[in-house]
Amino acid sequence: MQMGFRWYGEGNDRISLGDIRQIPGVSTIVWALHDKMPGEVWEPEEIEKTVSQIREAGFNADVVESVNVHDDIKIGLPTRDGYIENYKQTIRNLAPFGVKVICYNFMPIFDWTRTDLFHPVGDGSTALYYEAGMIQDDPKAMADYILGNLHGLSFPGWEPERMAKLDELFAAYSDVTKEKLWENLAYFLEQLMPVCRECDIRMAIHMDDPPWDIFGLPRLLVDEESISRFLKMVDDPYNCLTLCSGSLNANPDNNVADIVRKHADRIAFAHIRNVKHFPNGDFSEASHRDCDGDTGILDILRAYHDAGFKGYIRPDHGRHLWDEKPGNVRPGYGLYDRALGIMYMLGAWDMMDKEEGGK
Ligand SMILES: [Mn+2]
Repeated sequence: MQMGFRWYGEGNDRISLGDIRQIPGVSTIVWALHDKMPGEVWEPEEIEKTVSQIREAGFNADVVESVNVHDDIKIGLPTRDGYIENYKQTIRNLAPFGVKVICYNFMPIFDWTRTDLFHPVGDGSTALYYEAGMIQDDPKAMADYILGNLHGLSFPGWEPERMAKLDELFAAYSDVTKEKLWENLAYFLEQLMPVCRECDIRMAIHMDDPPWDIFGLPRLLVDEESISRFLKMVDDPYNCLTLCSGSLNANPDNNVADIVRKHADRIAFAHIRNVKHFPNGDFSEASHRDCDGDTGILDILRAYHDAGFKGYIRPDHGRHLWDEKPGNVRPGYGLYDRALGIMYMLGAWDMMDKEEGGK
């Protein structure tokens, strides 16, 4: 296992590589070129600039999160082939820099969805929160509500400029049924696989968050059954998962540890996050400590350890602690709680190593 930490890049993240260096056990920076639009080729000189910063700070740059997929590929428009060629070129351009895993998602229109970015946890900290009753049929009403709870920050997928184009986007996706979206995903991956083999880079799809349809838009990677379908659909060792424990466990019926045990060989990248459920269907993100949520963090870590997991793990979102407030922290991506999460996970992992060595 290699422990990673997501970093948004020089000038785009208040957390420096030097800060991350002080967290014990981190080997991998999970990075991206955040100013690239979906569909654009990542040029070698742009990649080189970020990767050399990461390496100079003593880390590897093995995991990219994300190379975003252009809407035309998800919708299945004739123009998709050009964007797929660009995607292949980006894979080829990343390979010489040692990149091993590309995380991406295939969610139509909206990325992850929450209703409050700074919801009080009860101990003075705040966390991302999903109020089930607020996710209505009308995405515009929803967008207004979310924009009112952003505390002046931007939120991926909910940018005001994007909201203005919502009608257009919904119209473009109107014929994309769930089956059609599966077909478009298979088409995309089948074209990429030969390049992935040639470059030794694994494509690792992120789970849909939350794992159910919203606003009539289909979502694919939602449970064990759909994950199995996905892996069989393009049955290639380079077609892998970013198994996000928090996304999956937003549905309490999903047993993430069982999924790890079943599919460990196809998990390239693990996001570890804890979720606390409330009886009315709301959920809050929680600390990584097992008993602070319902996701079964220790069982999940045990499942990875038992499988001899050699992939990458990162703490997913964290709470906002101490001086982290709206305006000085990227929601879910503060320094402190993710660092605490790493220490919790490494504590459990080291203990399992020690027990195993003592056998
Ligand atoms: Mn995740």
